[in-house]
Amino acid sequence: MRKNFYVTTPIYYVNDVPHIGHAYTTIAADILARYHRQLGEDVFFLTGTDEHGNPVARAAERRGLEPQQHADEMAEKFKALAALVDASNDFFIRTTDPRHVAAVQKFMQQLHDQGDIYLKSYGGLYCAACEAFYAKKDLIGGRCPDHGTFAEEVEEENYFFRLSRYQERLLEHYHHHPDFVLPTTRFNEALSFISGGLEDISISRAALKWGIPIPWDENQVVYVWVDALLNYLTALEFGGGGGEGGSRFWPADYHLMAKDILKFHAVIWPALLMALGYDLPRHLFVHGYLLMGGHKMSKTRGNVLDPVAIIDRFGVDAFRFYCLREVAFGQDGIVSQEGFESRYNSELANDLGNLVSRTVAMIGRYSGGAIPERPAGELEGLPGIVTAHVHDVREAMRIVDLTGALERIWQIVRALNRHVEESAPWALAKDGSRGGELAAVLYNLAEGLRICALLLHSFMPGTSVEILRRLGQRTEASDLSLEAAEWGGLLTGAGITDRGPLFPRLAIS
Ligand code: ME8
Repeated sequence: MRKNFYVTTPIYYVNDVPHIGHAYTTIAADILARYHRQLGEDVFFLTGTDEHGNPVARAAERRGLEPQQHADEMAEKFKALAALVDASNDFFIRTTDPRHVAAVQKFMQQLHDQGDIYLKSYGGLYCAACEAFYAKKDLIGGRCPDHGTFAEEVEEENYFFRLSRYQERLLEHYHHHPDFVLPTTRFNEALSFISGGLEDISISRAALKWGIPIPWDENQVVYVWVDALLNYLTALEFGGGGGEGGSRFWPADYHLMAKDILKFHAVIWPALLMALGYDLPRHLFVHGYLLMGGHKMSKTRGNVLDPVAIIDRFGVDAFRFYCLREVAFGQDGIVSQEGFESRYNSELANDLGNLVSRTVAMIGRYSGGAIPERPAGELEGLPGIVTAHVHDVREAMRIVDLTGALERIWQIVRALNRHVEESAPWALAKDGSRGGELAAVLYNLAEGLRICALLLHSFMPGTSVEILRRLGQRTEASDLSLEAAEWGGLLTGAGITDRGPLFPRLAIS
């Protein structure tokens, strides 16, 4: 039976336009989705938009629009961003979808009926941008640590979820699943939060209209975070992920996110799932922030880098590559225009682009444009090196070390370039007695490059297919499987094509 693999991004708020931070998580999730398809697994990749709540209502008001109209427009922009970064998501969920609304109400009713919800009068300091209450000690001079805006004193009657009930079960789960939250620093953070004691949380809002009505009390709407978290389940029911009840894709393999929303996913979400009787997701993977000039980019701060402009200039694969290559996946890191340009030139134009150009050109010149037969002999030297790296790339991907996997792939690229220098095919070509050696070098280069292209496929899908085409290889989905990334699979005799530089060098001023 084929293994199922379910990966999600957070559903993004539609209170403002998408930025590179959203693109980043979507690209990372896409890489995992594509990689697991290459492993032959049945993949469901979900992304979408979080459309209820105060900040969205306010954003709509500022534009003089109804919230739904505003959400419709913004959701299109997030869909366009997913398409722009070449995301292969299987569904795009919007929380204003009536099917999601109905499913959330059903879950809320269940929690209510089984006694997990009660009514209580509540006052506290509330950050409207986070949609979360803060303890005074966690604010900085009365301001939200994340948004820098003042928290407001809010007092209302709310429905509460008995989160405290689930503390012990959560601790037990963490104890038995040390890889529930990755990387480990985030696991420890979540665990220490739970160990510190959990209080029941307010899961409805009375003053707010833009939300999903509480089914038994039309004067309240569902707290936007409960509405949002449930998307990971509701989307499976109507998004093609396996149908009503006990979907075949649940539990999720990976929920991807940045650390800003760790607590919601690491504490509230598993407790809700326990209450509703669902298994917990296998892993939360918490990546770092992309920073510009040392600040986390956020819509509220306004210091954003526009992925559209970068993709226009560098192409989508260069952008995907840069995001994962520049910033170690799981850590914070700075991205910049200069950083893009320098990596583009050194690693894409020079390392990879040149390797493709010279391999194809040499097969053209020295072998009449056809890939020579596989040389006799065993897997020492270059084949052995490549095979070892393939193993390491697979291992890195298994532990979601996306940056480490790319580094390994680049080690292959560099090894192949070195092989060109060391074996000097141009000199072999001058010596009629060394035709066999020359053919072996050309075969090895083409085969190494083919394997690189397969390993690169999840990161740079278009580039991967383009390299394979230039090598005259087949590029149906079934030809792109990871199983094919084994030394010796090269289609020989295949006609190569030279189509100019893959990544034209940029003149950097
Ligand atoms: O939090 N670097 O939506 P959101 C890296 N609707 N990733 C970044 C980033 C940055 N500078 N900025 C944003 C919400 N992200 C909720 C989620 S899920 C049930 C509800 C990414 O639009 C990162 O994945 O604020 C972060 O967690 C997410 O966008 C926050 O998106």
